Amino acid sequence: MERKIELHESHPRYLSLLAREKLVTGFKRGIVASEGLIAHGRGECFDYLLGERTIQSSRDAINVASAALLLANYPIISINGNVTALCVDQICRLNRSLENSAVEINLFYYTKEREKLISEEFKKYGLTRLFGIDPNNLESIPELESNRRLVDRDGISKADVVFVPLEDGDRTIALKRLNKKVITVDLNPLSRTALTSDITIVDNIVRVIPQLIERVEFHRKHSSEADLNDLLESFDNLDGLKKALEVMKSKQVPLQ
Ligand code: PTJ
Repeated sequence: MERKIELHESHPRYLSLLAREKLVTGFKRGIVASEGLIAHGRGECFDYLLGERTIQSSRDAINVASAALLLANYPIISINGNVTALCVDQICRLNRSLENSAVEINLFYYTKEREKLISEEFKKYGLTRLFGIDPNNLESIPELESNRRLVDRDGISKADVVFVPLEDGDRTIALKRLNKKVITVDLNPLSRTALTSDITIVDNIVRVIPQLIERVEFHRKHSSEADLNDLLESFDNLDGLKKALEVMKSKQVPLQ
């Protein structure tokens, strides 16, 4: 029997429950892999320790990420099942506001069926061109064995900056070896992806993308190329990861 629960905005963890609902619905529709639910649970644990909010070091990383995306010649946004279920609309908005970017699908738990459902979902939100789905246009990243070894010749292969939220460590390392500047969103500051990327945003993707769009729009209007380069040059990714860990470690048991 179909279960129906009502979520009330007054619930203290409303947004977290909403994200769960989106993932479970995405799973039932075939968009999210079953393993995607487990990955989300791991993320939730770190998010709980962050206080389910954007901390200052992550706000700084979002700001720098917007600069890197604006400076890029050809930025690619790489998407998977979880990202689709949680924020397909926002990813399409980000892509529109960047103007010179494109979106590419890369599934870790690849099936043709999921690829089709995800690509239809993006089309519903107005995306006309999705890379990564034409088998004739795919090429292998050397030394990478997983399903994510394939990249699109006209997408990631040509990109100078790749935005890979919720990414697997091996692929991030492989993208770095291809000399791509890698931006990620990962709630786990200790993951290999977090440690390897050039810019790691330790925050929940549902909070990140709207802030990233806001920053892109702000800098496009108010910042020069030199301002953006200064932002990039002064950024220290490991320092941001350490600060996120400090916030997580400082969580206290509330005293009665
Ligand atoms: O759709 P597919 O087949 O491409 O699979 C997607 C998943 C996410 C299942 C796959 O890429 C995977 O297994 O990823 P990992 O290696 O578990 O890494 C996901 C990382 O994202 C983990 O470090 C999680 O803590 C983190 N994470 C999970 N949910 C969120 C998150 N980070 C930010 N926001 C979230 N909502």
